[in-house]
Amino acid sequence: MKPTPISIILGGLLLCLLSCKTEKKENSTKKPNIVFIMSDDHAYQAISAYDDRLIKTPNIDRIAKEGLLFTNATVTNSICAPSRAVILTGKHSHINGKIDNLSPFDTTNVTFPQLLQKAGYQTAMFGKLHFGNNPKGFDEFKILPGQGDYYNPRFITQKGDTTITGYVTDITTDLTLDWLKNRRKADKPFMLMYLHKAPHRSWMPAPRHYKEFTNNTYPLPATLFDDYATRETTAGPAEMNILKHMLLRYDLKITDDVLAELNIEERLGAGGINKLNPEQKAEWDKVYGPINEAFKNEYGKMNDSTLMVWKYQRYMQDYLGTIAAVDENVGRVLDYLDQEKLTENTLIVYTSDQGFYLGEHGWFDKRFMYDESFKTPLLIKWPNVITPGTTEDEMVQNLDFAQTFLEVAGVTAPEDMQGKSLVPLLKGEKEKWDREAVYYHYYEYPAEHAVKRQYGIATKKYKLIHFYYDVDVWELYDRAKDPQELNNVFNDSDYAEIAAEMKQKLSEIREKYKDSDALSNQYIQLYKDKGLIEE
Ligand code: SGN
Ligand code: CA
Repeated sequence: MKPTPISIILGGLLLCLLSCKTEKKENSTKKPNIVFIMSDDHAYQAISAYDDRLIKTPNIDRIAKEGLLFTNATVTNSICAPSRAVILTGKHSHINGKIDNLSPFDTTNVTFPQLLQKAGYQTAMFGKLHFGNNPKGFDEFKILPGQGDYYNPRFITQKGDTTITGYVTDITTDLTLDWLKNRRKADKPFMLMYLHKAPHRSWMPAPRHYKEFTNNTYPLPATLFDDYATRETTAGPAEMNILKHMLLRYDLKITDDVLAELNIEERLGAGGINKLNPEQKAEWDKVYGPINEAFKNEYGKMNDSTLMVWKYQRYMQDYLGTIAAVDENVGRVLDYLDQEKLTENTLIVYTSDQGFYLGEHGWFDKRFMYDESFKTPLLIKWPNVITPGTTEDEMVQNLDFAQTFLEVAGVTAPEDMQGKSLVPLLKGEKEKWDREAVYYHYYEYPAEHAVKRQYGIATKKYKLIHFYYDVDVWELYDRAKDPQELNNVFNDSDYAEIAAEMKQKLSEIREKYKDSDALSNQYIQLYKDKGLIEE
């Protein structure tokens, strides 16, 4: 039968209708998935893609090998819950209100997961959030209460609490994979937040790792014996020195009987060890028992310097042991995404809520604007967009995630978000990126570790910090000449011009981000109201 003009037109219309429809369907399923992997206190010094002197992390490194490694990623406020609030809201702490770990997160803030959920993404969160309230914008969450426990952790879920026997890093991954396998909807793009508690204090590895890592010896950082010269009233009084403030029992697993025998009194108990069940405790003692025995015999012969080194080694053994489990488990998730052919259309991020001191300046913990805690690891993989194996030294921040993810999902970001989408950098379009400086503001003081309130600005070349409460001290670092930040040159006449320029830039950036002394004072008043600062 010969086709009539009418049947050709009708046929054509039908074809168009069909193809228009399929095109629409494909487009909606083609939105990229987002997997945001974050651990807690993971120093970039402990990721082999950055530095392989301490540990090999082949699985985390895979993300950089197949994607992009940021060498200049920083946080805006180096402490847990505030960093998470910045990530979710795309706003600095002074705007989103979550200035410290103590204040509750204001859930009237708009977060990027809420916007993605509205735009048709399926959303889920597993692991550590640390807000004291539940996240909004998630179809499913299973989160640790507060800091959470390393062993036999309790999780808060939408169906009530559940306690799961085992090791937290493995369990967080099991929960994540269970969701991916059993509840992920194939017809929707997803955004998954997979958030490890490790390697947070008090650094308890899984048996398979403490058996191995407690035999290791690590190179000492160059600044382990920092005397805080030129930083006497800022770095000097911080209570996070490994020799003076790291605890033998709580942090380094020395037992009560050994401490009693050596006449050592300490403020904190054994922490997470009390959470071990009898079988776990028996395994633990097989390894930590002999360590205790050796310490008991050696302690009398130790001086400050040998005790510092002993503590540093014990710290590294346990801290890095917890990272070995993170790395293995990240591998499990990457493998699953590969197997299911999801990798191709998924953007994967690995980062930490901030950096951490691994003995630099003699320290553990974070909070300062000095590099090891100001910087944070950031590795991103996005097949077909990012050229595999690239590095990027532009200054990016945790402030930028929200707008990045919104752009990836094709959602317009709210005007009042303060970051910048990283998408141009992911695409290698550096010419579209112009950021000369980043801003920092830390508040939690007085508090544990005694790190004073400070705000500052960093350019690639210089860093200016103002410690404004309890002291009034300015510090300037020449980042190229003094990468270890041992020499505050603020009062050095050779740097007078640079100091003035940096001060000018700092006031401009404070204005841009809407921070001010008035706001700092309000946040000090908050501590007075709570009785944390005496009037
Ligand atoms: C706990 C730790 C501190 C740590 C804060 C904040 N003490 O209070 O060493 O600085 O968390 O960490 S501990 O005795 O409880 O281990 S954060 O990652 O949650 O910000
Ligand atoms: Ca943290």
